[in-house]
Amino acid sequence: MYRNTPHPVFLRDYQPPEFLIDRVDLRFELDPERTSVEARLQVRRNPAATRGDGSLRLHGEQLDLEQVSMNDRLLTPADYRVDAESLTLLRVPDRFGLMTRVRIHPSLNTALEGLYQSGDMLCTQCEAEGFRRITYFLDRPDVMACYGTTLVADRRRFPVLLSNGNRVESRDLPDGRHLVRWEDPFPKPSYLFALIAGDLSAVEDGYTTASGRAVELKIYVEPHNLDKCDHAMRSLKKAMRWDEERFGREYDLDVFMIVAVSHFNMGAMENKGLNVFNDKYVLARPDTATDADFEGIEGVIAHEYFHNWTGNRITCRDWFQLSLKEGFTVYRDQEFSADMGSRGVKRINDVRLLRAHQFPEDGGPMAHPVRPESYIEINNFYTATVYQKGAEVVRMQANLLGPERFRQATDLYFERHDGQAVTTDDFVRCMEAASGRDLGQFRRWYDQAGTPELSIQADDDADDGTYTLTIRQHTPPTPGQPVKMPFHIPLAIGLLGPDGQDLPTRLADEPSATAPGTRVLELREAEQRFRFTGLPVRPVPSLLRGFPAPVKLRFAYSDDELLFLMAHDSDGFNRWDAAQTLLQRLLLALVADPEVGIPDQFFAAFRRALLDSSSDRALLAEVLTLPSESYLGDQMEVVDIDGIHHAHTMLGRHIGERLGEDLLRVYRDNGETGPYVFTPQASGRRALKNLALGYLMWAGDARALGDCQSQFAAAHNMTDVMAALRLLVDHGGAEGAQALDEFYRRWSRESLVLDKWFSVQATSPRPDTLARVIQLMGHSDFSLRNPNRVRSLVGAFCNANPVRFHAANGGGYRFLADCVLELDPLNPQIASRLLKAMIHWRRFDHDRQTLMRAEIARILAIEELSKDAFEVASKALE
Ligand code: 0A1
Ligand code: ZN
Repeated sequence: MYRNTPHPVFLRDYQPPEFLIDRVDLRFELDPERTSVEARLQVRRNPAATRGDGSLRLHGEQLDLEQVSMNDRLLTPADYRVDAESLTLLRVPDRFGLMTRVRIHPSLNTALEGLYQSGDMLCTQCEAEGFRRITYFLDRPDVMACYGTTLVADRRRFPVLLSNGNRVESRDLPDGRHLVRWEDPFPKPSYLFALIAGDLSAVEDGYTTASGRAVELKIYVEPHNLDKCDHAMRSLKKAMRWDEERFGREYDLDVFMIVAVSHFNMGAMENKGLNVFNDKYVLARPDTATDADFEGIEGVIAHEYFHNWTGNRITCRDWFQLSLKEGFTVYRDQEFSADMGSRGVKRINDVRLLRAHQFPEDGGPMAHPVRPESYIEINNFYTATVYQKGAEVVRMQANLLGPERFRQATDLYFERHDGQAVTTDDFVRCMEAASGRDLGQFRRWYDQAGTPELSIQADDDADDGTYTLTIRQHTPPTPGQPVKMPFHIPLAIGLLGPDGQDLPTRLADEPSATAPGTRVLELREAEQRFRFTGLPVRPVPSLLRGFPAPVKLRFAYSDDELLFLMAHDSDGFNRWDAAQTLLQRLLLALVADPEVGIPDQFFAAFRRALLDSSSDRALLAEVLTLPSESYLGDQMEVVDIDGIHHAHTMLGRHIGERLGEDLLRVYRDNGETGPYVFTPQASGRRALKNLALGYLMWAGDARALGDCQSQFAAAHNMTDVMAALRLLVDHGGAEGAQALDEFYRRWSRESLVLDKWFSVQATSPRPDTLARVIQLMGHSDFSLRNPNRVRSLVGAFCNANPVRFHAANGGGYRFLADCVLELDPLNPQIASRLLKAMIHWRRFDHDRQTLMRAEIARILAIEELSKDAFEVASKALE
């Protein structure tokens, strides 16, 4: 067992900082092996805090302390105490200057937190608590300071030296070194500090803000990637314009910089004026990146840019408030992407993501509220709940207020809290102040974990034209929260008449008629009843239109009603959802009884949708995609891994066989006609075409194999190449092996493309995949030190290949545990993320449970386990 069991931090223990730091001047003498960091802090006692024992404790980890002085007087070890996590100055005045000098070792930093080396460059990652690995500081977000940063380095090795804010000085020094000084005028928390040193080239552009200020835009990359920055730059300019128009937010510095690095634990980081990106979210050329990559880049560039206001100008008081910036910023980037592409398809994908990741999290051992109450390691809480559910909670408030009031509320938030570190409650207070609404009960969305289940029952009385919905809400218990109070839930619904038109939705106690269409019911109680009147016929209800709240719906639709909604609902989201529910039903019936017949009317509906040329192809592709195997598993009492895989394959094959001619026509009609463009229409065509090809390959259609090979050989865009490669690899045989070899030969020097080569093999359902993955771990291009590579092989296998990862012999689990144990000492964040693939072990059959539990226990038995992995493993077994 862990020798010193790490202690949790609790929200209820929050205390304002006893000291504040108004200004920091940093001087770095950069060297990968040995960097010197000199920090000069202007410290003063916080008048708003209670007095402690007169000492000041600064955070600091893995720092070699060389010197400390106070008000220019050198201190001796008798004046302070140093331990592995802090430097404590024993007696300090109310206001003073403090200087510390430390040494750090970027080249040894494999955790990628603090200052580290990525290839030939040096870069930083300080969120959440990485700044303490750079210098001694009050490394907490409610201490906001102005930063001046001086960077000194060898000019040849590190010609580009960047930090936050504006560049105010640059000059050569003797011995081939140079110096650059940066000044950031906006006070910020330490987690937003960044520096970059490297031999980088920049793509440059400019932007004029709504009020007429000129901003330089620069994207820094390694020189060979200069031709892959156009899309990122276009996305950035669009995001800047959109934020002005939609939220009235302008950029505030003279320069906005993005740097692409190849070793990065997460997607990207919003450091003030100097966003550091995982290069996966910057670099794209039609022949190297798929439509999904293009979309990801547009979304992440916008997300980080939007943080400049939601996160940087207004930041979090403490890390329990993480969703204050993340939930709101995800909501903003979702809305941006909806405006740039197809709103309907965007909503479908966001909900798909929420259901695939957040719902299971909410139902598992790591369930936590959007505003958690405690954590052992904050890095474990950059979760789907904080990000995606947090965005849904903002979305519900936006919908409850309506667009105008919501804009007034966000204007108020920006005005009231600019320059402050605040809480999610401060955010809700602005919503209330601008709208006059009471969101008291609504606040439960922030502090109760778990996904509410809505059971709805319909009763009609044909004689008097009424129709009654009885709605019960129930939220299952989650760890530490056995009993839940009812949530305030906005429920958008419509009622459809027999011709598919929306009927009026007038409630029994309402004096006048309401227009036909969607209306929002507000649920507040455990059980509520809504009686609609004046209905000429019994309607088909369209419930949860547009997915108005992160809840699960139970309603006993007949298959005919689902087919009807799929064809007629005026709400595009619900047309998709009806199709998915139908497919899910069919698949689960096949799991229960593989001999069960697939009704003809299913194929007829599928065919009608497939050939509906008036419909948006991107939306069609979503409608006709089978629910994923993991999602199907989430719907079962006990996940039947093999049964689901078999049912999935069987239904896919039947569709391919029964609708072969139609699928082939759709495939051929939607081929590429010109050079690649990234538009919703063009990517929709590609999605539909490749979906059709997939069904044909499932059916073993001989013509499709040829089409696959030609598409692989001829396509100039990575979307089509990858779609074909995936199908060829899953098909196996000489065709699969040959395609993989060819792909490798062509792309082995493009790291991000090579990641695709690894993951396409890791996610293949072929029986020998685990053996192949283990073999690939020894490939000369594989490295545990590059998170993207680890995710593309190990992460892809464990999270996106259920049938092979959950093999009954436990080989997948052993493999994952071995990887976690090898990775944990190098990079705890990545290790603990991988480990999460096993925490839902209780959802499986007895034998698999035993196997997974044993592997988690094997990890937990390691004495030197990181806090990160310890928290996940111990909570998984609780
Ligand atoms: N704030 C970033 C995400 C991020 C979080 C932690 C990191 O390192 C531990 C890095 C990035 C975002 O939301 O984009
Ligand atoms: Zn973010």
